[in-house]
Amino acid sequence: MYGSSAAFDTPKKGEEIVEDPKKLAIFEARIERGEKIEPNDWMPHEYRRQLIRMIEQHAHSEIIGALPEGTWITRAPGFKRKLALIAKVQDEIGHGHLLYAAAETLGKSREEMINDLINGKSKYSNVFNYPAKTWADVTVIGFLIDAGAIVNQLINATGSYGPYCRALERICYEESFHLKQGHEGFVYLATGTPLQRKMLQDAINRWWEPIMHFFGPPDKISQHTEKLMKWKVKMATNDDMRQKFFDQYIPKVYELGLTIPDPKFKKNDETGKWEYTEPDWDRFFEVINGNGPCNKERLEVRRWAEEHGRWVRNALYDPKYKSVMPLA
Ligand code: FAQ
Repeated sequence: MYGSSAAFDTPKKGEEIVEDPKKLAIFEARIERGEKIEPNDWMPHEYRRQLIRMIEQHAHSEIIGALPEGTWITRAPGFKRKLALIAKVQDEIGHGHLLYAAAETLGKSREEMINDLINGKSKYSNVFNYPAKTWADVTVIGFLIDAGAIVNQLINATGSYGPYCRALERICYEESFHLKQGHEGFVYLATGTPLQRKMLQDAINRWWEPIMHFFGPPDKISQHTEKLMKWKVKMATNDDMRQKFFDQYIPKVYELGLTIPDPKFKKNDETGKWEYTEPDWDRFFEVINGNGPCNKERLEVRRWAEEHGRWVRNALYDPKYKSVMPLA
């Protein structure tokens, strides 16, 4: 009972719909000119379907992404770090809501999206299926995962779908602040006692593979990149985003005397590209398909929240608008 139901005829995964060639040509010319597509504009079914898939997954990632860090609110070292972590987790939930609202403009209701999340039908980012074992894990999430998210979001904020781009712009403002907070915590541990440095290096070692996976499978096996780039939903390929992340953030790891747990990892000065050992992509697909270390636990928490928050939504439900009344 979150919002109105799908008003559009959205094709199922794999279903082919033949579009009107004239409308398609006008649409593609608009994209080519760099115009923004807005919710009431004509768009191909596949563009709508892909956007819903991607924005919905992003929204779920923010909501589930609050969980690994959320478990550390009560254990954050010191009052200031506790306050900052509470604020960050709260921002992430806010980002989830902004993104659900952007996806709703395409005709899928919030209720359907949440149902698909808790029933395991929709995906969310691989990285949030791992535990945050120590405070250093929270620090690695706050610096390197936020950095990865910003690389992706800053690029895609220049894409073609208006509501998604505007949501990304706003999210990036807040996430840039999270990144500063993450970097400060990272430097603090790296320049602290030998035990703190070791704790940080161990966390980097644990998170390296999930971070490599975070940008998606290599371009040669990515399913959606070509289509999404043609329609300017994705503005860079998975491999290009991974390289951009290395360029911007790996020097910051090295300058603190920390290492990357991959003996092959280095920048090739001739090609300008970073070389690395391919992470285990079978493990990536296992994790995103429900079999990572924490998938069951994460969805269980969301199911609990859904069930225990239902009375609040019922109390706020407005039958006239078929949605929950705004609180303000
Ligand atoms: N995790 O064909 P591609 C954050 C799936 S927000 C899970 O290459 P695409 C904030 C993909 O869905 C982080 N699944 O896919 C924060 C597809 O499966 P499907 C989230 C993944 O869409 C920070 C299949 O693999 N950001 O962190 C992943 O072209 C700190 C084939 O892949 C976004 O969602 C993955 N990493 O490119 C919060 C950004 N990668 O759907 C708390 C928006 C791929 O066919 C703390 N999304 N898959 O069953 C995107 O930019 C794109 O969707 C990619 C994947 C780049 C993630």
